[in-house]
Amino acid sequence: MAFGLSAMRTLAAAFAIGTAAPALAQAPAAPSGGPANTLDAVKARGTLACGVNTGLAGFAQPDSQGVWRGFDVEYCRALAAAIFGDANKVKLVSTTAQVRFTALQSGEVDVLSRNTTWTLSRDTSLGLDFPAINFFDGQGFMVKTSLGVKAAKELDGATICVAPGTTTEQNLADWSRSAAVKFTPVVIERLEEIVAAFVAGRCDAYTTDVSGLAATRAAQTKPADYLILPDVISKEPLALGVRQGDARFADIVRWTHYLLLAAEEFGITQANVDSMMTDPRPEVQRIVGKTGGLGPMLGLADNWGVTVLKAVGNYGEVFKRHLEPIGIQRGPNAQWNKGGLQYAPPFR
Ligand SMILES: N[C@@H](CCC(=O)N[C@@H](CS)C(=O)NCC(=O)O)C(=O)O
Repeated sequence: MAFGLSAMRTLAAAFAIGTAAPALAQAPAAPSGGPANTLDAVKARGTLACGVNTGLAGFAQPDSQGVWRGFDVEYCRALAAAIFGDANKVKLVSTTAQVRFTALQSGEVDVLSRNTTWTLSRDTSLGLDFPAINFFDGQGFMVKTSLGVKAAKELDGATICVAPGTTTEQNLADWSRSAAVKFTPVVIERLEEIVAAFVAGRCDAYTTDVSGLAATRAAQTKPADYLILPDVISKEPLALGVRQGDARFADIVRWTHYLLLAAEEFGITQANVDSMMTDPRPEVQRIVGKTGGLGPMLGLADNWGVTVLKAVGNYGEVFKRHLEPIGIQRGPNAQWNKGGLQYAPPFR
């Protein structure tokens, strides 16, 4: 058997799979200490509290000056720009997978912008809403290249590092059953510690969203020492999350994502947004707030689109700035008219 595991360990793995409580069962079943009207509460407070992860290259991580940057951070900044006209009026709150939903339910954060998969149970019994999928992902595995493993099937008997309170943990159990691959989970909450355990060889493989694997691989001194296996075992529609029952705030989050998408579709960029004020295309005029009065329909300023785009740029620019450098391609996150799934409904 691979990895020299004893039959006992394999048995332990089977036991763990068979009896592991679904991660969501540990989270509180209902909302919420959060305010009923998030927009008013955010305005009164003067900052948006945005839940990000604890540090994932490309998505949310402090730079050498200690300034948090990344794809997820740009969404926090975009929302602050939409609400306040100022992208800096945002407080980033680090959340592990395990605590993120409680942080949102309790009102500690107003929105989650951190690799969170939209699932039916989270959408219903956890009292959350997922206004927009800003990154289509799937779950994968990473191993050390030196292990010689080339496909997930070969992980039979392996130890696999995984974070608790994640779809990752649940998918791993599902996959293990359906693919008849046994494994021993090594469950660690903090990302930094999971990665340290994996690098130190405490587990043979690390499983999470492929974007997270790419981010972690890129952050290693020798990325070539790590291999992301070709298998993708799930759909992980990573979405912005808000509390259920506040449709107005959900609309702001949803349409801020669509603004970034529509701007890309119509060629509006961080650099050219001012000159787009004179673009004759009617939808562009509505996006930049010259006509249509769309901003006020959201409870925002007429020029919210311009403010947001000046602060962060369009979806393609955000992607290029933060995700291309760590080797993530557009793939399913390409625009709908370029073979992808990202599609903004009409700005009218
Ligand atoms: N998309 C999955 C997994 C998301 C997730 O949070 N994964 C962990 C595993 S590495 C993570 O990124 N944690 C970040 C952190 O703790 O900072 C989910 O929504 O459950």
